[in-house]
Amino acid sequence: MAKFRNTIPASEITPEALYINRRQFMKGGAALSAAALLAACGSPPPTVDEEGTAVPAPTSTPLPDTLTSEQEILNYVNFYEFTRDKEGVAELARDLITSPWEVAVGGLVRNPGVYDVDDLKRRFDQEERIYRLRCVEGWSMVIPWLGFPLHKLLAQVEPLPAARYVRFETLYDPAQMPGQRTDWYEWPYVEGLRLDEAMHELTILSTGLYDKDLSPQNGAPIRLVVPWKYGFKSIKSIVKIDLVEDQPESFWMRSSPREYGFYANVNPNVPHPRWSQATERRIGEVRRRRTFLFNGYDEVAPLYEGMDLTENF
Ligand SMILES: Nc1nc2c(c(=O)[nH]1)N[C@H]1C(S)=C(S)[C@@H](COP(=O)(O)O)O[C@H]1N2
Ligand SMILES: [Mo]
Repeated sequence: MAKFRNTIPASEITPEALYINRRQFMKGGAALSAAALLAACGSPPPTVDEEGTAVPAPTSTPLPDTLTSEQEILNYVNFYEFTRDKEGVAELARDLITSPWEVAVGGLVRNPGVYDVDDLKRRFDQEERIYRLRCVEGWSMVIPWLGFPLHKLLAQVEPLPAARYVRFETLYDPAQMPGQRTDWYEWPYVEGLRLDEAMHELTILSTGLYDKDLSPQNGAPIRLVVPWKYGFKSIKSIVKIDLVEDQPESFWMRSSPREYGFYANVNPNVPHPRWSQATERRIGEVRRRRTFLFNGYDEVAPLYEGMDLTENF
């Protein structure tokens, strides 16, 4: 298995065992140090995160990245097909049938095809990619994904010149996905990328994390991961990929166009209408961190040269 650890140097990643010790240490000291910190700084007004919890002031300098524990990644989850709660998704999704699983790739391509996920895993090297994941709600993780670049699959189907966007669709199966039996949203979940974003080396289809196959709650058996965009772009449990001419309307754009745009690039300077995006809470940590443009993945900046990122949020 090829190891691909770009953008987060291995020297910045703390092994999980050390991480857990550090967390236990921080849990013990958290209450005291937060109070002491506020007192020492002359009680600056605490900010409030999306859950309404008061949080200490963010640190202003970049902090090293540490892998988020496997337990947190498996149990703090957004997967609205099952529930709008973050906890309990693992239990609700446990019996999702993820094998066999086919992904239909078509639309404006020379070679449309239906791909079995097990075949995809054999066909393309499974690489490890350690990426930050920044949710639009203001929390983040560092996840060791397994997967392969989406461009490898797109090369197989050969996009036609008219193809300008890629549209992705999640499984629609209300019998298995209780959230789809509600009419909160228009199912299925849909996402999209511009073709050059989809072709970027950082964009992967993931089939696993922490060296294991994906668990259902994390989008088994195959999901998109686009690390410089808000987490909702990283669509789970994909059954359909189409090359299209027009910009697809995504699930969140459809549900709340004022709040969620097509690009959804992580951007500390463009607040969500209901909260700031300047900082984030790394799951497992106490103090908030600064949020960086493109989630710190500066190499994607050329994709957006000359674009107004406030207008194209
Ligand atoms: N189909 C589908 N994909 C989805 C979601 C969802 O509800 N349904 N939630 C998104 C959101 S908001 C985030 S933050 C990430 C979370 O991925 P994780 O739970 O594996 O960390 O998945 C994204 N992909
Ligand atoms: Mo999210």
